Amino acid sequence: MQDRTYTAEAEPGETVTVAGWVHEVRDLGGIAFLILRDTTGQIQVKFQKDEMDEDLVETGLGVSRESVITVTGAVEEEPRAPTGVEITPESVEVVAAADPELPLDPSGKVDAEISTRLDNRTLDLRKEEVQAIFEIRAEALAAIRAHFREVGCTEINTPKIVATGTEGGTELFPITYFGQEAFMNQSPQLFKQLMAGSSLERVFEIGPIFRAEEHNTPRHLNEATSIDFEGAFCDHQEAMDVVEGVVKAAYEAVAEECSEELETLGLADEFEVPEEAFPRLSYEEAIERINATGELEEQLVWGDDLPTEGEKALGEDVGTHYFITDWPSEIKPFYIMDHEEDEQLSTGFDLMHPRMELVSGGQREHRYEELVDGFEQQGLDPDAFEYYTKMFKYGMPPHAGWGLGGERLVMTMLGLENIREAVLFPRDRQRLSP
Ligand code: AMO
Repeated sequence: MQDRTYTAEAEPGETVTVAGWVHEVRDLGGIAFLILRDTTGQIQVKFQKDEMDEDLVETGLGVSRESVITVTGAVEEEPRAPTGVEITPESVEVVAAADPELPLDPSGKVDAEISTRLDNRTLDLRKEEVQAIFEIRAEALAAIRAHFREVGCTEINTPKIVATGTEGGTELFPITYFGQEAFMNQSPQLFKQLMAGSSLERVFEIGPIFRAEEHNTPRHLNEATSIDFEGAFCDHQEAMDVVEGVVKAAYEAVAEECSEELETLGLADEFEVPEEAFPRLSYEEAIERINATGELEEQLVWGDDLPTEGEKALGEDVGTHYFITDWPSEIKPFYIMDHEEDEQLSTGFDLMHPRMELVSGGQREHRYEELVDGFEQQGLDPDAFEYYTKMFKYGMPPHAGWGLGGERLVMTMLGLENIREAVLFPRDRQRLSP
């Protein structure tokens, strides 16, 4: 619509045409108000019944909630109106009438179960708090892209249909690819490494990853958005610097650009941009600190993976984002490089938010012989990965990288209880549609 004015831009003294949804109609007898909502906010439309054309009043007040309408009229200042202005309509057009039986209430007065909300995401995103989450998500992703460009990275897109998995054999979704077995990719891991060895050198990707995990938890999805980095001539320390920069850039952009959305979510006062350097704890220190909290029934010993309660106890103890470095080699994937001075110790790291893990990464094994040995030690057939390993024969520089869960970033940034709040159409054990 060429001559359409957004509600937030309607200025007193102008005659405008606004378009949007009927949020609410309040009929007070002689006077009635229709609240029209669009992507920028809401505006009040005033119907002074005895001073207006009957048909106009009937159309404006007879329309069902959530119908799409356009209203043309003069904008006037009105301090009592929710936004300080109101429109006196000259015409109202019903563009798309809504069924009066709505599956959920976009005005938010009646709460709906998460499953009802996800089944009716279009209506759900008409609620300003839900819209705010996705505006913030978009801002964070835009800031992350811009930050990657500032630090010399090239955006890549790698295949999501692959012949083999990388993150452990049990978590793959098999598909049929022209009569041949194939899988949905769990991670761009191998492809991003191959590009670190090309003259692109420093690459990033923001795209879907597919995990056939049995977990049905508030922080696992079966399709998630992974923000991946890989850099040639980087070690694990530099890779940690890059992810720290990316996370801080996302928080800064949200603080700067999304004050209204934060207000809508009730976070305006408590939202904090992390300023300090993220502490780097070794795995050994991490298990000592977890054991010292006394929160676990059984003490952790070297080689244990960190249980969720352990992560929680440590998160409360540290209180900020922090890294766990120098993991035991045996619990990190084959592509992670070990420390030269101690083969039991890997260069793998995780970035943690006090509530949960956000990132895994590390320096990669770039030496051909060691890489092939690593496949065998993890029970993987190196022949199945020949497309990957063979490139390590032709000049593969040392490189490092990481993967950051996009939904977990948004979830922890906004204190959301359920990861499904941070994705439009979640894929989980129960949900394949919409
Ligand atoms: P990892 O498997 O630890 O590492 O995944 C990296 C990050 O992605 C997010 N994530 C998920 N988020 C929601 N639901 C899931 N099922 C899920 N799985 C993963 C998490 C996690 O920290 N190739 C390595 C990364 C690398 O070394 O570069 C990898 O995929 O936030």
